[in-house]
Amino acid sequence: MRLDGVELYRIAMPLVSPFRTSFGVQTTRDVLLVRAVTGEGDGWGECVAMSAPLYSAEYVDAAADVIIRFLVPALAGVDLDVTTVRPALDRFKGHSMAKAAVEMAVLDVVLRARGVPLAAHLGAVRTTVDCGVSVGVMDTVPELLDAVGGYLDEGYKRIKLKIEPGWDVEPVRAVRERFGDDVALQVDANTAYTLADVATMVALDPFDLLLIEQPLPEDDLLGHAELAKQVDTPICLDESITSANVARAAIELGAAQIVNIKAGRVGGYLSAVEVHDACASRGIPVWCGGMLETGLGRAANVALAAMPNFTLPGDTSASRRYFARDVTEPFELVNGTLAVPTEPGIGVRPHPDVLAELTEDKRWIPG
Ligand code: OSB
Ligand code: MG
Repeated sequence: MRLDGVELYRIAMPLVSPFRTSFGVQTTRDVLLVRAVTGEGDGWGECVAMSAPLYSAEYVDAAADVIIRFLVPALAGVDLDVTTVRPALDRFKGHSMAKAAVEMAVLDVVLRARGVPLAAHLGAVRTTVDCGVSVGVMDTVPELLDAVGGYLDEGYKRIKLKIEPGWDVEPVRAVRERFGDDVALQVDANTAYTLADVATMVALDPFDLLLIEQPLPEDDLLGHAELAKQVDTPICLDESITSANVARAAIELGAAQIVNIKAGRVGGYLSAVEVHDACASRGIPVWCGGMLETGLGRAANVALAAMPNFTLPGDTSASRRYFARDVTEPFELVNGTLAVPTEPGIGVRPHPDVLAELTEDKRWIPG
């Protein structure tokens, strides 16, 4: 199968409520979609980079640029298959989210042509996945309690609170006091702390959190290992884990007792499987992170999360947690779970009318 070309879509998806993290506030998801076109059909990929390089060094304009200049040309002449796409893209350093988007589009078209669902290709063992929800930093504790209460009513199986210095122990205490000790609860700092804040991390121990996600800067594996010795709550890494090699190092160093896997951060769904396997063989549980994906990326994330070592609920929330209208059929929560798509490829397609309405820019890149 040969690539005729790629259609790049830049879409703007208004969020149902602002999403605040330690690195900034988002009110609209600025998304780059990749449509890989071949003589045997087309496939869709979603780039999870954000507008600005605040989560990692990548950002949407840069991802589009590297796709146009390097990644699409690298696939010219390649006989597209599940084994050929990664080697062709991996010649280039970095740009994991751009590579992941292109790889996802190619996997979708190749697997669809063969009639194989992505979940089956990745090694899924479940038909539904347990879902959690990531709750942003709020202006006040009552607002937070309202939001958490709403999500618990919807059936989410675990709550993740975004934290930052000044918004950590008190919101956690308030959620525990209001909703009790049975709620599966965890926190995500997105690198907002240093080892000087160890007392704050220790102060979270009495609340029986599942994990503390990425408290320290992404390059500080030794710092996380040191912190892990001082706190009882397991340390989970997100930003730090950029490949299976880094996952192995982090685990061996004692920097990660749990790993958040995001395909975009590690260069694609095939690399995500390697991270999953590296963790599984070392007895480290994983869960599927999220980057406020549309239904396209969500479909692929849910397929990934159906693998055996995804034993904790992921940030794979329902479409309505993010968007009033998704580009695909909305993913809906049923008993705190999302169904793993069963159709070939990623198993979902954008709705053409919705896509057209949301599209701000569209560009054809010949293969
Ligand atoms: O750190 O997990 C994160 C969203 C954007 C960037 C980074 C993160 C997040 C989330 C939301 O926590 C996850 C989601 O619901 O998609
Ligand atoms: Mg995170």
